[in-house]
Amino acid sequence: MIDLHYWPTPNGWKISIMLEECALPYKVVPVNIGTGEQFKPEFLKISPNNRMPAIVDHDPAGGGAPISVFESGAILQYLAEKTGKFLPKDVRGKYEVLQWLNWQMGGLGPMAGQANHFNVYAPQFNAGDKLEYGQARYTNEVNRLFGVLNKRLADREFVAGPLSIADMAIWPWVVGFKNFGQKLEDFAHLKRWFDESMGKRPAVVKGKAVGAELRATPGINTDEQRRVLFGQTAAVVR
Ligand SMILES: N[C@@H](CCC(=O)N[C@@H](CS)C(=O)NCC(=O)O)C(=O)O
Repeated sequence: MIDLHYWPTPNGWKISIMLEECALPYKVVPVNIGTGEQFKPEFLKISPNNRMPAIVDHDPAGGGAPISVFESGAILQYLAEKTGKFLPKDVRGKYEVLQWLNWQMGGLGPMAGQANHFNVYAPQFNAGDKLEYGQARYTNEVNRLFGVLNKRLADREFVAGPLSIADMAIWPWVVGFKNFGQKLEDFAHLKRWFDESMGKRPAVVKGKAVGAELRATPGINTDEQRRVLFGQTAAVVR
């Protein structure tokens, strides 16, 4: 059995989708990031970056003590290697997938996260026109990244060979496209992949729905949530 330390957000969905695609049994352990559960000492032992998702595999390959993994890209790779699914074993196929997985981890995820922050959350601080530079910077960068992905998908169904952990990492970070200031109509191939190739897969639908009931209202809406999540410094994990 695998414990999935989870909250229903794009980085969490990557792993619930992968677990559903692999039909692996798992138990959701909620980490309410709006109330600060990511700072609990027990959680920091498995995820020292005070971010979810993280997993604990109680039945690792080769037996022995449970293995814990944090960082969604590493978790996807771990589950792919455990199951032999969604990551080719040959060197060419494997690195096709891993370069797009890392494109998501280092590019689309962080940039879309910042676009979301500046477009949706920062205005809640009444920062007025000081926000314009940040909004334009990250909205433009997501626009560029969507363009890269659209071009990549022009002549193939999935991002890198057959369905892979790269698709599962990227798809959740397209879901919030409106908050990132984007229109999917501007990216026809990306839209086809998002709606049809990925969006209609039962495991994707099921994985994205995991824990939806945990968040009464999506997003960050209260002063308490804002206090917990924004303005973190090293003091939070000391
Ligand atoms: N690079 C990390 C990012 C994870 C991440 O940013 N998780 C957010 C939710 S989507 C979180 O746990 N936030 C808690 C906080 O900001 O304290 C990954 O891909 O696993």
